[in-house]
Amino acid sequence: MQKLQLTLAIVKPHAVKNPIALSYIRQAVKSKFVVIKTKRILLDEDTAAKFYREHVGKFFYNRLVTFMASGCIDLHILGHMRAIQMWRKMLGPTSVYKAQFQDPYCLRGLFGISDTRNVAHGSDSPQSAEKEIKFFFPDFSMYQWYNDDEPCYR
Ligand code: RTP
Ligand code: MG
Repeated sequence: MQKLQLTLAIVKPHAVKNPIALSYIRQAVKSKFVVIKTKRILLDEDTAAKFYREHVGKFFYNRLVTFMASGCIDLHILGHMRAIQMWRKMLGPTSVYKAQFQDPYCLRGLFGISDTRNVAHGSDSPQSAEKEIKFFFPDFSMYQWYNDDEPCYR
């Protein structure tokens, strides 16, 4: 029985505020993934700091935390056989300059404004996906998602 891989996508505040970006991202997500859970939240800075704690000490950490707490974000748990790789491919490179240069039709190439305001986050490994999903959806069970049955939504 093969598991449906899950990832956490976070649409960043500037993209949530931009109706064209938001509608494009929602369509892109719906066309490629099983959208298992979605919620919109406003992070406080302490929670944002905790979520990004692996980046403590990096030059962009403070501005990233401040930005992520500056407006609502959309959280999506996405399912696909290769959800992690697929979502990160759709996002494109972290750097918006690189994204626009290498793949102008990736989400960061299309709607990114800076390396901080680069549209969305995507988990980078199955371990991070599990940790990040639990961080925002503590009651969510990761282990009910298989591809030989209809996924059971709850
Ligand atoms: P993400 O975690 O958001 O999916 O992005 P990523 O894996 O491509 O990049 P990561 O290194 O994990 O960085 C997390 C977020 O920090 C901001 N960042 N800014 N040079 C910079 O100014 C810089 N480098 C990283 C980005 O907003 C990135 O999404
Ligand atoms: Mg990352």
